[in-house]
Amino acid sequence: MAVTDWKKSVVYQIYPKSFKDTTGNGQGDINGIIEKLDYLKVLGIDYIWLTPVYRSPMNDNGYDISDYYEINPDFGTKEDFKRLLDSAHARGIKIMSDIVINHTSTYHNWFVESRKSEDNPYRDYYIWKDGQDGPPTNWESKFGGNAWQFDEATGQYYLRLFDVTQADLNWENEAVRRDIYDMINYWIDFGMDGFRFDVINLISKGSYDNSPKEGKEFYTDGPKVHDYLHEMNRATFGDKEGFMTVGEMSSTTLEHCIKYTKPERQELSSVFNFHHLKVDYQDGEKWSEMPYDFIELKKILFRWQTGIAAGGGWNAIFWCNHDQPRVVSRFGDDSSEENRVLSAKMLAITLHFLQGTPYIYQGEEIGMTNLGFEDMSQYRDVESLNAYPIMLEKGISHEEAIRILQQKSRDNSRSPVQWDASDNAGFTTGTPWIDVAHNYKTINVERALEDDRSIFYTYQKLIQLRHDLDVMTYGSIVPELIDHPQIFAYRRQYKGQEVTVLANFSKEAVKIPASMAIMGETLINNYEGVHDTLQPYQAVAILK
Ligand code: TEU
Repeated sequence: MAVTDWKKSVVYQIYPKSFKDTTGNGQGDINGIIEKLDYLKVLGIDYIWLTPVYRSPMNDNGYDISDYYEINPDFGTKEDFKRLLDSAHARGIKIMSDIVINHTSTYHNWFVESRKSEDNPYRDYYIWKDGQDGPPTNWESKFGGNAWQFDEATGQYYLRLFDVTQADLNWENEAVRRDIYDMINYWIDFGMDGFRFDVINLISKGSYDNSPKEGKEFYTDGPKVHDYLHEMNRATFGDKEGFMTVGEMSSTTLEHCIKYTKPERQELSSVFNFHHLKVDYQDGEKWSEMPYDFIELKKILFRWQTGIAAGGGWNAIFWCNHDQPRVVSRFGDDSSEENRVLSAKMLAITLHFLQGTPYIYQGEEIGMTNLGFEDMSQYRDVESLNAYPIMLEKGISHEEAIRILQQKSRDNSRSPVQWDASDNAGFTTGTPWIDVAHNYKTINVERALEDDRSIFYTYQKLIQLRHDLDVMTYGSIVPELIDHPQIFAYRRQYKGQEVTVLANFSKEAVKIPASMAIMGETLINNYEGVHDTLQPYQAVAILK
């Protein structure tokens, strides 16, 4: 049964290129998603977040859109897309589509026009500046290199915070905003139930000056971002009952996220932030080899949990997405089959009782792991391919660079979903666009469904609990044992009900501190019972 309040929804993220191929071309497609809707129905999710399927040269796997109104033929047709929506709706599943409007592909017609001449009507759709003995400023692209790209035709530079083929749109230009709102309304009329907005807090650029760092301070949560989001809300989805939106917020602050999501401000329904996923960055540097800091992980999550709640905002909660390594390899333990299963369940239980909208990334529900690619020829992601030579330039050895990529590359989460033990994990009859993980014979959906103690059924149970128990959605959150080196603990409270969650993130048994003595009904437990000790990777939730 469909949930009535969007706040009770659980979202499942699909990265279509790696989900299920039905044509044999080695890439997933829309029909592959339709084929697996019954599987998602069994899991019990409410929404699918579909990463971009629009026309694109695919330099950044669809985050470089060349036509917002067309479907990439590799994924299918508009009719397929309509059928996907109808088939999902028939099963009570809603779809939120990805909207990438900080930038377009340089193959988008707006940019093709814009680059022609300084007086082209589309010139101001993008951000063009003169150089000064080189690029206009020292800002860095998030994918490496200077963020300004020189263009021969007019001798000016355009801004691109991501790939050279992803040019930043000029939101100062009212015509750009109007065209974007029209496009959003087109997809609303098409039948969409929600949107995920890509790097939406970068759309308002402040001044264009040199920066002591990489330039973030000039465009992160920029001066007009709230005005633009409010304007967009009013011009598009704002009055649609139950419509769910989530903004991806790069390097944002708590204060801004409260503003983005406070209902009376009419901007967005919820936000992703990534601070808790930087706890394995050495001094803020992603391309480093470092074990994660557990206490820091808790502190950051709790700060956002309590802060967003106090401010009247709404969080999206997640361990993984298509830009992150696999969580069981990152905060869990994939060194043995037993530990993989236990720790994947522990991570699921820890996350799903938190406050906010939970997201599950494809394959997480069966505990898919990092890939361990040893050869550069196996990597596909533009960010990883750019990062490798930059690491070597910095003096990092080839061996170390590979180890870092094995830990951090976005490709870790982009390998094909492991459906069964047949060739290519049942993903394709052709040659997959990226290698399938070597462990697909043990880790796959078919096996998970056959085993009632699998990770899959832990996720299914957690989703069911969220639908049934109001305290999981509306309860306040009380962090516990913040400085404990092994246990992640908190309570949720609502209308006289209290849920206590205790999770042991270590591979040793740990005594439960007296302050946390628990009594009540066990809602979920990845072991048989619980007494005064948590077993390795044990997680429990108790209702009182
Ligand atoms: O990601 C934006 C973003 O800042 C990241 O999470 C990024 O992948 C990370 O900083 C790299 O270290 C979004 C999309 O999710 C991502 O897939 C796109 O590549 C990016 O925007 C550009 O559209």
